[in-house]
Amino acid sequence: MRRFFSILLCAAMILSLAGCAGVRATEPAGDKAFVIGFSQVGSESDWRVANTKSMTDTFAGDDEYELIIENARQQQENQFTAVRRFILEGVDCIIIAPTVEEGWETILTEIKDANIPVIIVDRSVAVEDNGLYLTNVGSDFLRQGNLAVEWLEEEIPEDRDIKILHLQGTIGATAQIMRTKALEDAVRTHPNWEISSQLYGDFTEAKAYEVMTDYLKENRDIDVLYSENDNMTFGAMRALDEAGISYGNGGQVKIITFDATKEALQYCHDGKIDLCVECNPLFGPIVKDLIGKYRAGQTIPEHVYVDESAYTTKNLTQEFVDSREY
Ligand code: GYE
Repeated sequence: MRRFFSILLCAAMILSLAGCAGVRATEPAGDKAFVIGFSQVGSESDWRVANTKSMTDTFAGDDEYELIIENARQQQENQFTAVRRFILEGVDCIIIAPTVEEGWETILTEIKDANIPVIIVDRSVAVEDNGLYLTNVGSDFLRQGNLAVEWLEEEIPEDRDIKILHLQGTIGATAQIMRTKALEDAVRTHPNWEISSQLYGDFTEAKAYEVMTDYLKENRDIDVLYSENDNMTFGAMRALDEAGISYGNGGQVKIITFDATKEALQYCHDGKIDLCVECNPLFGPIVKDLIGKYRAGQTIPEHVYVDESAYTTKNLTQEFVDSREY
C-alpha cells in the first residue's frame, strides 16, 4: 500500500514540479520496515545539526526502521507540506520538531484522522487536546532559563544596577518562550536588573551578528548578554570584538548562552563565555525506545525530559570539552 502511495505521490510531485525534498536519512529497509517521517525545523544551529545526526545515527543500520527527514528551513508552512506528504506516503509514524508552538491543531487532526501516531520532539505544540500526539520528548526550557537566572543572582550583588541585553531566538518557539519567560520574570523581582533591549536573532549566527553590529553603533552600555542559543552568541561575540567591547572573565560583558555545544564550552573554558546552559540534542535513542514501547502496546509518558545541566569555568575541564559530541 505504501509503495502504491509513494508512486502516486512522486508522480504528483513530478507533475507539480515540486521536487522531492525529503531526505531518506536511512537506507530503505524493505517493505516490512516501520517508516518514520520526521519534519525537522531546519539546520539553523549546531544544536540542530547534532539533533538531526542523533536521529539519523539512531535509526541507521536498523533494518526494522526507515527514517525520512524533511528540512523545514524554519518555516511552519514547510512543515505542513512535509506532514501532508508523509500522510500521503502512508508512513507508520510522524515525528515533528515544531518551529513554533501555535497553529498545529488542524494538521495534527489530519494526522489523527489518518491513524498515524505522532511524536513531538524538541519544542512543544500548544493544542488543547493532548490526545493529538503520543508524547513530547525534549528539554525543560523553563528550567534552563531558571538555571541562568539563578547563576546571575549569585554573580550580581543586590546593590549593583545591571543592564541586560537580550538576544531572542525564533519568536513563538518553546525554547524562546521559556528562556525569555525565565529572564522577564526574574527582572520583575530584581529592581536592580534591567533589560535594556531585546534583539531578534532567529537562533542564527548571521542574524545575531547583524542585529548586534547595528545595536552597538549607538549602545555600548551592556553588563550582561543573555543569548538564547550558542550560534547567536558566536555572532554577538564577533560584533563585540569588532566594536572593541570586552566580555567574559574580567571583561565588561558577562555572557550567558544556551545549548553548551563543544565550541561554546571551549569559549567558556577559555574564559570568553561565563555560563553555558546545556540543551541536550542527543535524544534519538530515547525516541527510538518510546517508539518500541508504543509498538509493543506499552503506555508511554506524556512528556519526557532529557538530562541537562550548566557549565562555568568552575566545573569545566578540557577533557570534558574534548569529549563533547556536538
Ligand atoms: O537551543 C537552538 C535551536 O529548540 C532546543 O533551537 C532548540 C533550540 C536550540 O536552533 O540552538
